[in-house]
Amino acid sequence: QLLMEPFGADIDLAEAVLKDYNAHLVRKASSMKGHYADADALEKLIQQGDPLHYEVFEKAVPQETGHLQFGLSKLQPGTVGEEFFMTKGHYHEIPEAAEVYLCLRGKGYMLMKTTEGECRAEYMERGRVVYVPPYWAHRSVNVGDEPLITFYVYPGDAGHNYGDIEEEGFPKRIYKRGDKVEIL
Ligand code: PAN
Ligand code: ZN
Repeated sequence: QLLMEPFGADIDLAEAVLKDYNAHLVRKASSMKGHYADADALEKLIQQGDPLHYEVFEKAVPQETGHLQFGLSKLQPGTVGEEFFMTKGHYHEIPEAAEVYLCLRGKGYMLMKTTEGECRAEYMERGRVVYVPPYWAHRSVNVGDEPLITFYVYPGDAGHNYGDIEEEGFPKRIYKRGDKVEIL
């Protein structure tokens, strides 16, 4: 078989920064159309300069069976209307591909749903690990006032399936009500 060269990488754990990443995904507010309950509030945010929403930093590996993709996801704090900033969310194209998230910084929830309509919200803060089992779509939500940064690992060939999420969203949304967090 073709051998890949082993490698190491450094994460500044205090800052939650992956050094020397070679793949970088950026999503701005304008990538989030259809995802928030208050579409007008999102439109306003886009008009006001289309701010950065979230980023993914990776040490790229082949997207193939046997490999493991890993990297950092960094979600900015804020709200659209009263709804906390979140990622689009996805199923894996290979639906039985699970994923592990380790929260390094910030406070938030991993929202998970199934095609059968089950929905769970798992709290995340520094040091907490969330296991996303096979078949669960997953979306991060930042309920804090600093970036929510997580380290993730998932099978190399898993792929992303945004499926019904843009049309149907998740059964639960997370709102900021004064200084309270409400999961509805
Ligand atoms: C993560 C996510 C990342 C961005 O790497 O891809 O947080 O979220 P969206 O893909 O939903 O925009 C992951 O879960 N990979 O499988
Ligand atoms: Zn995933």
